[in-house]
Amino acid sequence: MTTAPERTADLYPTRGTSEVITPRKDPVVWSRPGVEGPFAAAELSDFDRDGFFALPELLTADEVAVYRAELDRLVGDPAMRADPRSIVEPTSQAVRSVFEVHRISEVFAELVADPRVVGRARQILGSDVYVHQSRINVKPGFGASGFYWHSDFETWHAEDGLPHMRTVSVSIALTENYDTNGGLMIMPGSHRYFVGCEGATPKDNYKKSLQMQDAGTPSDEALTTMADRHGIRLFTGRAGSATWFDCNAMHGSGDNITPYPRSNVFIVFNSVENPAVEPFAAPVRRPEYIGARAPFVPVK
Ligand code: 6CS
Ligand code: FE
Repeated sequence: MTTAPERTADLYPTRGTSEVITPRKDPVVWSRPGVEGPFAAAELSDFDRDGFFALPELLTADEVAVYRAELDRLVGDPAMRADPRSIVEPTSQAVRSVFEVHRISEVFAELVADPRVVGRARQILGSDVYVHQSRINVKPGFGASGFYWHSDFETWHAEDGLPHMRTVSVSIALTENYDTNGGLMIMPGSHRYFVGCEGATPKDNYKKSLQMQDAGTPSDEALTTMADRHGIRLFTGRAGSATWFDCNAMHGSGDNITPYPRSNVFIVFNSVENPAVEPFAAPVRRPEYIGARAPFVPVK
């Protein structure tokens, strides 16, 4: 096991004896104004303000077909199903997610390195980037469960040891995201507040949290305060659309009881200047297929 870089001061205490909401201490967009790349300046300032940016068409229909076929291949592969990187639905036992697809699949490795994807991550993070986590989420119809409200950074700080909010996610739709089949919901502007949650992280928490998160979820009071202050935006879009969102945006998604799957590929880029150190609030590290560690390879 490689030794992690020295742990820095904990800017975002969480999973202690009480819940506390504090202002964000890090920038949202780390690059200098006018930085070149696929995002226009106005789009970057929208991202800075809201904590997200929705692209109606990142991929063409032909490209979606390629990635959808690769998702179906991975999900249908019995060897993958037995792999620890596959997470199944608690009730139906259908495959819910497959992690580390950027390393398992050359097709998804290409998507990660696509300039339309990695170029936007570099613009937001202001540096070279590497993949902290990637996953495909199947979210099949007829009852796939959603993800309760949470900040991804709260988990990536507490359990994976990311010191700063210098991490960005992109969710790329591989099926139609209707307003009925369990779409992503984000509270606009919530990324500017950190909710330090109450309650210690159980050992091997990830074995449960990736099916149903418990540790690191805010209280009803905190969520009501955030929702009253920021509102809630539901993201819909065609297959090929993409939502970029800040690591600390408060988000979640509902169950999918329609016949229509809500499948996506989810890629998390972290700045090479923000490498994982020891977990800030967990007894052990999570496996590297969930939270990558140095020595990592920056995306070319
Ligand atoms: O724990 C994690 O890293 C994952 N959990 C959720 C609910 N969203 C972010 C991430 O994929
Ligand atoms: Fe999440």
